[in-house]
Amino acid sequence: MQAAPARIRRESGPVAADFTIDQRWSAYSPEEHARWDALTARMMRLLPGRASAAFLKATESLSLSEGGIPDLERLSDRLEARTGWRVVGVPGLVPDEVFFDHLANRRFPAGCFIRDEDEMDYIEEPDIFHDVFGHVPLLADPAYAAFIQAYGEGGLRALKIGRLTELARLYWHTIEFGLVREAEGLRIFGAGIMSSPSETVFALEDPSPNRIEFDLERVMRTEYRIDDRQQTYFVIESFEALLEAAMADFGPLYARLADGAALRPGEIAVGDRVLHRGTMAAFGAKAA
Ligand code: HBI
Ligand code: FE
Repeated sequence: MQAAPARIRRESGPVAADFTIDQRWSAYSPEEHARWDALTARMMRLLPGRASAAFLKATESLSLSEGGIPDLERLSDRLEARTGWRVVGVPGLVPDEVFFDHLANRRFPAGCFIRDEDEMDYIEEPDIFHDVFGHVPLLADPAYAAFIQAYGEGGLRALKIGRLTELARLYWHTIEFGLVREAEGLRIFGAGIMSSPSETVFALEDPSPNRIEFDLERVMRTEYRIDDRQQTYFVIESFEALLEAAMADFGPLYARLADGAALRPGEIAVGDRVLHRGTMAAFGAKAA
């Protein structure tokens, strides 16, 4: 998809070979810190009762809503003490191989710019709010932290054998837009939902989208839209179950995927364990 020319973002300074940059934390303006606070306060009014318990616990223990844009070095010290992960600054989307190599080494790449006032509800490229507020807290959960590292290692293998499309679908339907079943009910864990006020409510409560039990092969066959809310949300049993699925031998799976058969975003397939069959009402003609 031809993206609109990206806006001129924050001056990033020299970019290293692994695409890391210095966050230059002292250069953020009071307005940028205030924007972070507004974004986090808005989400924290919605997320209790909707976000996974591990996410809410981690936002506390990592003191993410303590005020202002986090200093990645200090945040990394707190996170590393828990699961060995660090957060490294990058200018924005980095090449797949670079991205996977960072994840495989327990380094999470985070954009360092923060969205503008007119992008508070949606932004195309990952800014520091999406990456740090959306993705980083769950890296404090041991099972999720191990899954993301396994994802990075799987990504490096997938690149070598041309299976990036399927692996990107796994990323999209879990790390970005996944739901998890907890004792009290379905909860959000995907960062793309976690950083969106409207999709936080939509993903759990709107009758339009399907909600289907996670199955690794099913997810890797399922196409997705990047320009609208999801037509199907996949539900995992737990981060431990997701990690177990990711640790399986992908050889036979990739062999089955070789037929290239894919499912459209809103489609329901034979064998699906459907928790909610969506009305697709919110998608109008766009429903696939
Ligand atoms: N780079 N910074 C950054 N963040 C991402 O989420 C990201 C990326 N590069 C590649 C990528 N994601 C995906 O295309 C892969 O997960 C497939
Ligand atoms: Fe993301």
